[in-house]
Amino acid sequence: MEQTFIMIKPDGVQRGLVGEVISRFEKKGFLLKGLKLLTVERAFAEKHYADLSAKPFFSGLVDYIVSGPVVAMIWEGKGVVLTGRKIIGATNPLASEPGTIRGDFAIDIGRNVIHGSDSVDSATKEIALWFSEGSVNWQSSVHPWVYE
Ligand code: RTP
Repeated sequence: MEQTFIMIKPDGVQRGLVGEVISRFEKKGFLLKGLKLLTVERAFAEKHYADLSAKPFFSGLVDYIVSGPVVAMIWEGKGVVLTGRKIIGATNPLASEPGTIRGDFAIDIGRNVIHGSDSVDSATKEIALWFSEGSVNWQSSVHPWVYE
């Protein structure tokens, strides 16, 4: 089954949005397969955002990600990468639709609460980076009530 990497950024943790984010993914029917609260080092944040290293906002982005604890998660389910991005909303919160996490809870692009993998390939790489220990092996008993 498809998996994605979701991270609640330091602003989301500071603002008490952890429960809200988890609730939205849970209520959709996705399955939580990994969860931890941690503060990352600069080099780790730079590795996570390596694709953006040439962007002018890169060092500010790294400052932001290392500024406090983040919640790292693995979520699993059919189509979870793309649907996860829809639940999160557009990168710039002023362009995110109401009803999405960024549309409902954020204003500035540099304080947009949450990260989600943008492809299955990125998800595989990000899960390997953040969860070298692997995901938790369990299945929800409601599986037949979510999937036909
Ligand atoms: P993310 O990786 O965090 O899920 O965000 P994304 O795919 O929607 O957007 P991406 O282009 O990968 O950018 C990563 C994060 O960098 C910050 N950003 N700042 N100041 C700016 O113009 C700017 N552009 C992007 C945002 O925090 C964005 O989520």
